[in-house]
Amino acid sequence: MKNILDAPFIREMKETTANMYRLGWDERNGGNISYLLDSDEVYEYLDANNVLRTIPLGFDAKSMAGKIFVVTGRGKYFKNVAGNPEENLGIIRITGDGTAADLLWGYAGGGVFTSEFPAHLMSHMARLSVDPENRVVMHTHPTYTLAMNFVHELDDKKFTHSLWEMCTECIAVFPEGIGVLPWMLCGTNSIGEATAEKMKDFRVVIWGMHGLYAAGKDMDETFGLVETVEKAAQIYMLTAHLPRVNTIKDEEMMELAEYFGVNYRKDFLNL
Ligand code: 2HA
Ligand code: ZN
Repeated sequence: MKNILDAPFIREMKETTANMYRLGWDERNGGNISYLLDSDEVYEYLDANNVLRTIPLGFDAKSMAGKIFVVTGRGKYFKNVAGNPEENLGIIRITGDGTAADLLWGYAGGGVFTSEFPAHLMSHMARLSVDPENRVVMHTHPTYTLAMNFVHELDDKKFTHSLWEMCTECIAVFPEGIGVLPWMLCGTNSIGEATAEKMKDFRVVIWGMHGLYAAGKDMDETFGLVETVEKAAQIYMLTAHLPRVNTIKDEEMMELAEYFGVNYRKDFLNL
């Protein structure tokens, strides 16, 4: 049996949480990540029959029965993951009836998965229904995106359009646009359901005045998506109070999207 601490998916979780922390997106216990793993790969490191504890989910995840995730822990700090992965991360397998999760490794000291796990699992279900290769869901509090929530209308089309205008590559990186939710109570099944509904159309969903959810096939794609949104929001916030002299025009965004051959939300442009 190989050493779990050498597993590539643990290294990715350590590197990603450390990067996000250093970017200032995940203060204190802010943010959480869930990563759907390949079961055969996990069993190179862990005994499938060695269940440490069983943790109730609080909602029905039957369609995810048997699936294995590595998930950040409740109340844990991204700052501390790299130094102590066994306490701050857990590897869990959804039980056969979809009502609980078997802990296979981690959450040392009696921890459990993030309080946002309902929103994560519901987002995984929604993304897998439109993209069977989706593996990663991340929640974070990127500074400029969050700042923009206070000065910009919280509307899918308008928010997407403002971001697309800020960086030439934006329409190519998130051609489907981004979904925007109003402020809602976090940690609940209802915010999970609202997020999952938007996740059928978008890989990025803003939680109004809180942060965002992002999904993707792997850690790089998902992280890159958040970085690009955040960069655009940063440009927006650096320029919002200044007279706009130049802008990327809707015709130019269309030209870009067609040149890159991406399937973009034409109705999010004003042509
Ligand atoms: O888990 O970010 O939304 C910490 C949070 C809650
Ligand atoms: Zn949060």
